[in-house]
Amino acid sequence: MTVRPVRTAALIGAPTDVGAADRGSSMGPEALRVAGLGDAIARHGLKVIDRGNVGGPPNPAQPPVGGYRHRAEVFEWNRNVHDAVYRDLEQGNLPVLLGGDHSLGIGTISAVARHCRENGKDLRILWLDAHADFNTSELSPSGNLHGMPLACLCGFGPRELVELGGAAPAISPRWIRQIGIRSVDSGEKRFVHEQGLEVFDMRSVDEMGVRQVMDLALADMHANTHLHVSFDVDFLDPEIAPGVGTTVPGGPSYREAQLCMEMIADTGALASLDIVELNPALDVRNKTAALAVDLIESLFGKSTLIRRRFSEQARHPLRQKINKRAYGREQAAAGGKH
Ligand SMILES: [Mn+2]
Repeated sequence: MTVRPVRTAALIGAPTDVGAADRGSSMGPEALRVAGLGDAIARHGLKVIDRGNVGGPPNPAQPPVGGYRHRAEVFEWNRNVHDAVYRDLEQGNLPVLLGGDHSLGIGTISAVARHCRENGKDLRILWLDAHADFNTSELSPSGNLHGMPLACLCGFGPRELVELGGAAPAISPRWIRQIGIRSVDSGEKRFVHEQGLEVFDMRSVDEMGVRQVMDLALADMHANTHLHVSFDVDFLDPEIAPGVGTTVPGGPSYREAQLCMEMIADTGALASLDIVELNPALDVRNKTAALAVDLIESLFGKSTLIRRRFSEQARHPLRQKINKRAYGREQAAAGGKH
């Protein structure tokens, strides 16, 4: 029997909202800690180290300049996040970035992409979000960099952000799977299409259901795939998750979100994670943070039962009974033709 070494999850806080429109996501890391994030992950066989917070400049609350708001501050935060995340990846740890606004995805994913390049791993990015976050300064109505992280990572954005992880572009649009999208700016819509992003918007969730969407989003992964999950809390329906700056109605329900997380956990490929855009100033008694922690626990393998593996499900007695009945009907139908 092989004994698997205990994996270490490293919590890295980045308390800033310099990339966002509303103030308050800077309080996200503490709210997640208070809601018990570390213990929730530790219950699932991982060792948890809390690295504390990386530092960076305060929010100067200035209007956009040259199409970007707080470009210098966003860069400084992301450089620090990149360095912290990269350090933990090098040590074989699973970094969990506690945002902070979603511009911080530039720092984490630049580091993850660099780690994958250096270790010959394939990267897959699951982007759980209400928004596509694929804006550029020309397309963005606001100049807020939390609407631009994926475009920056794909090579479209300020040079210092595009080149943060040493190679530009850091990632290919083909590595991205977006889930839960329901708010895309008009120019951004065309750009997402041109760049060939794989988007499972809420319409696909409505039409196919979470099960089929996740089957497709998680298809063609293999033993050498590094799976990064970027979880924007505004992915969730605002009825259950009010504590975010940019709520969009019509998001996944509690059960739908749980199934997403459980199906990701089933792959066993999760290797790095962002939890972003939680805004405690807009929350109700920390309930959105508690919900996020509940879902993260599922992402790390919490389940109601010890489930049979998929291959074993085919041998489930109930399944065999159903198959036998179907086989009997087929035989009868075939026999009837003679
Ligand atoms: Mn986002």
